[in-house]
Amino acid sequence: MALTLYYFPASFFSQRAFLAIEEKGVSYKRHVISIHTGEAIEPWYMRIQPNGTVPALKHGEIMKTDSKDIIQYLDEIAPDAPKFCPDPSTPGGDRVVYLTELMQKIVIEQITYGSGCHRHHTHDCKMPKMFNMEEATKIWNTVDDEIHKLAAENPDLQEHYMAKLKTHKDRELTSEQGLIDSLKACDPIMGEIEKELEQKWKGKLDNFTDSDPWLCCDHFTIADIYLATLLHRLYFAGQVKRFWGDGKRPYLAAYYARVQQRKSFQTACGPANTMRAALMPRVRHKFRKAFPRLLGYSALALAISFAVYVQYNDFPSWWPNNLKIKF
Ligand SMILES: N[C@@H](CCC(=O)N[C@@H](CS)C(=O)NCC(=O)O)C(=O)O
Repeated sequence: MALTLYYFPASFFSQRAFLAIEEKGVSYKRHVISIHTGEAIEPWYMRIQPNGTVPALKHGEIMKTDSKDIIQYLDEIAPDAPKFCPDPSTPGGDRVVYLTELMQKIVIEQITYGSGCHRHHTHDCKMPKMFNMEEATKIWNTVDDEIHKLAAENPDLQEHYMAKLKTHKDRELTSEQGLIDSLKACDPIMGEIEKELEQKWKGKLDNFTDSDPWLCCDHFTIADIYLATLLHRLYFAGQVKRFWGDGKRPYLAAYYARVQQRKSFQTACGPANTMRAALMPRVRHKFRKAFPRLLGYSALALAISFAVYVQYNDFPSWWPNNLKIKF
């Protein structure tokens, strides 16, 4: 049965699912959803993913619509591979649960959007300059207007559209105080993870081999998926200096360097935050939406040019005689 991952390359939760599916080594298809141009709220997508968010995983008739569920589901369909979510009673399994829940507390959307909008709280922020308060508000307002329109046109999806609108209304992701609070709350969590790594790695900070353990177990677990994508997002948001730069947390720095060598990480997260990855889905989606209109205009322009041409010239030889009408 075909497996399809719906995702947006720069989306944090998509990167979790993308990294997990690459780690599992199962075969699957990728389908990029341009969340900033409203592709996630198109009726066809809302029918398979009623939250209108990415990521989503389709496996035949089965849909998984949340990154954590996707990661757990991958364990189910590839039972012979090392488990992302090992039994909590096994060595390290309890730490996987504890640290995953701990990282889940970080309000990453607030850190992402807040960092883009209040760059004086960042250092070497990698987010495109075009991503600022004005642009974010413009995008959200456009998407919200579209939700109202689509809800009226698709009564069967009304309930989901209204729920989506509410989640948008409730978010205050560009607030400066929200960013400050979220960064503050993130700090002790990073401190705990640093300690965990220190206990595991006991002074080892480089030259890792496959036999060296990861965050909780000998193999890569959901805790590593969460940590790898979290560090990558903090790097992107210009928060490295705050959390592990200048020798502040050497184990976190070593972990980030190590995970960047991993092939799955390079595929799922490497190009994800480039300008190209952010813009291409937008261009493709806008073009696809405008395509029927463009086709109509082109056909009209062609017909008018042809009509003008035949007024002053002969019809081409292949033109049917009974259609040789001049005005
Ligand atoms: N709990 C969900 C969160 C998914 C989520 O919020 N995705 C964001 C992108 S990172 C999204 O699709 N945002 C578009 C929107 O909310 O309109 C998960 O873990 O998959």
